[in-house]
Amino acid sequence: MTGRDGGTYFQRLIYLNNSQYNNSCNQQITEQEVTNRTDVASVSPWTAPIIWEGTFDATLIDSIYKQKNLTIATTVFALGKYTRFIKDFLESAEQHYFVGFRVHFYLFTDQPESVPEVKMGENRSLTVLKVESLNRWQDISMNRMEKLEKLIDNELAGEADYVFCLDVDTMFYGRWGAESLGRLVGVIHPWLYDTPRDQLTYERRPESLAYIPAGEGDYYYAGAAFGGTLEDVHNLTKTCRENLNIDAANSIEAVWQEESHLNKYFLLNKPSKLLSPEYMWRGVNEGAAQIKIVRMANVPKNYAEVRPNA
Ligand code: UD2
Repeated sequence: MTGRDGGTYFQRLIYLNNSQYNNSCNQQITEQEVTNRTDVASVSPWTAPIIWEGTFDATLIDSIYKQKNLTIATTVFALGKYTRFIKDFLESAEQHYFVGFRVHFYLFTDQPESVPEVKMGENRSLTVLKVESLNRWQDISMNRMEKLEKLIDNELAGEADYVFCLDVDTMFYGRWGAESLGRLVGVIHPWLYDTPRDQLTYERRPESLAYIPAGEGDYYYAGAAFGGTLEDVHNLTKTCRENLNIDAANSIEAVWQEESHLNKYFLLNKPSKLLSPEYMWRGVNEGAAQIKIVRMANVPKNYAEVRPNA
């Protein structure tokens, strides 16, 4: 066992106390290696954890959260040609995403008839919700904020404890589990995690409500995955939806649509937990020294072919 500054330490035997965790019997967690990562930051300047492989004990985390009897709602949108991604998304989620937890997927699509049959495990369910078709990919992407806000208002209260919103043109390749749960959760963007702050692709026009001036900003967060408690995600989606509408009324569209507004929101409302780019990696075959595991990755796509507009 070495100190906090370097190398590796072992969590040998951890006994969870009955009263502390409301369990009927002591639970023994067997030896598991947790590496002290020194090649990446595992805490933000406001002391939010940043989750990287080697910074948590999956067995211990599961033993804590399993007792809470949680439901994790997960939204995913597949309109137009993006319905082709549904099957791999859901099948790979069955293998890796919150395995052993109650998960309720809400799939928004303009073509419910083309949703493939996917065998869901115990305690896992899929609700398909029909939405109108839209002609611009930008509108499809931005519209997710409003749809998620309404879903929380109308369906999720009392039904779920946490909600995640994920891109559909992705696949899971490794564990995405309870270590990702938090009040307000953002994912550090896979292309911009080691980019100097002033080169981050924030909205730089003061006319937009997504504007972030030079010298400001913490991280650049991916629009492809965010989550948290119902209350916090509701506030996020409501604020982004309102700001998107105000921008539209002023004839301005932020450079990266709702992702720009998400970044502004996270600047003003710091995430309580950050997920490393392992949780939304560039592609399963792309390497980088810091990436020890790919948990979820973008599926390659021909933008010109798959989008409704150029
Ligand atoms: C980035 C973001 C994406 C969003 C977008 C905004 C990442 C990895 N991705 O991805 O989340 O913020 O920029 O500009 O951070 N969709 C459809 N049908 C369509 C088009 C889009 O269903 O015809 C849905 C689908 O769920 C897709 C999502 O919208 O996953 C985002 O669209 P994208 O993946 O084409 O956006 P992209 O790759 O530019």
